[in-house]
Amino acid sequence: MKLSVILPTFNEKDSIILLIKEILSILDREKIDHEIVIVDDNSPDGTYQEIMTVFTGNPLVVPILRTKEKGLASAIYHGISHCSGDKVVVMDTDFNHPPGLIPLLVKITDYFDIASGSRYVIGGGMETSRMRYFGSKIFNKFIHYTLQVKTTDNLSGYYAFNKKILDGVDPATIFYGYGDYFIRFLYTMQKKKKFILEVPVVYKDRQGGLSKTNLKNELIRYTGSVLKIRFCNRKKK
Ligand SMILES: Nc1nc2c(ncn2[C@@H]2O[C@H](COP(=O)(O)OP(=O)(O)O)[C@@H](O)[C@H]2O)c(=O)[nH]1
Ligand SMILES: [Mg+2]
Repeated sequence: MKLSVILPTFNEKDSIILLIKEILSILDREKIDHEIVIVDDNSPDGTYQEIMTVFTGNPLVVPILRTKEKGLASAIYHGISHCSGDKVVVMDTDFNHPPGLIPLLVKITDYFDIASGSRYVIGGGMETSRMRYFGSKIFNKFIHYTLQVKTTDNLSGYYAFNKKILDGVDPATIFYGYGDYFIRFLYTMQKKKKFILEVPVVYKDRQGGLSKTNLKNELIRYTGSVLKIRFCNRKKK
């Protein structure tokens, strides 16, 4: 078994080096064969250059620089399609998603197709913003009732999965846009009857840098995405 950790970055110079070092040390300690694939969209703050300065020559760290394309979801898929692991973890690079959970998520994928972090199962939560915690909770209820999905956190974006579950899936139907790609990912996998276990995760404070999420824009975009799945995709099998 080999694990690929996919880290999408945009202006994450403040946290990325520490995060990579922490993930390397956790996976080394747990004796999990691994690589870390970073997909940077030419961050103006020099995230990619910083990674090259510290990790050039380290075969476990694979930085990818995209100069022609930009966007969270396509960056994640770019990483997935360029990685060599048979298991994959995707996470934020600002410490919102605590890296200490990676070994548990990976272990669970021995038994489930997907281990998905959730703020809304018992033990989960968000230390960052109460407004975002409850706003996201209400939006997840909307997703639940509109799409009839069982998952409680369709906006988490911290998950592990067996790469083979993407066989036969057209990535263009999922990996576009921003965090709404994860709604499409979980919806598609539930339609395909994949085994998903939600694992409690407590979001931590961002370590430096700024959030790229514009709440008003994303609310509009995510609502459109949910309605598109509900009224356009459902007829297709
Ligand atoms: N490659 C790439 N990464 C992105 C882009 N937008 C956001 N990210 C990364 O996606 C993750 C989530 O963004 P973040 O700002 O933490 O959003 P928040 O957690 O909702 O506040 C972070 O690791 C960002 O660096 C993008 O356009 N391209
Ligand atoms: Mg974040």
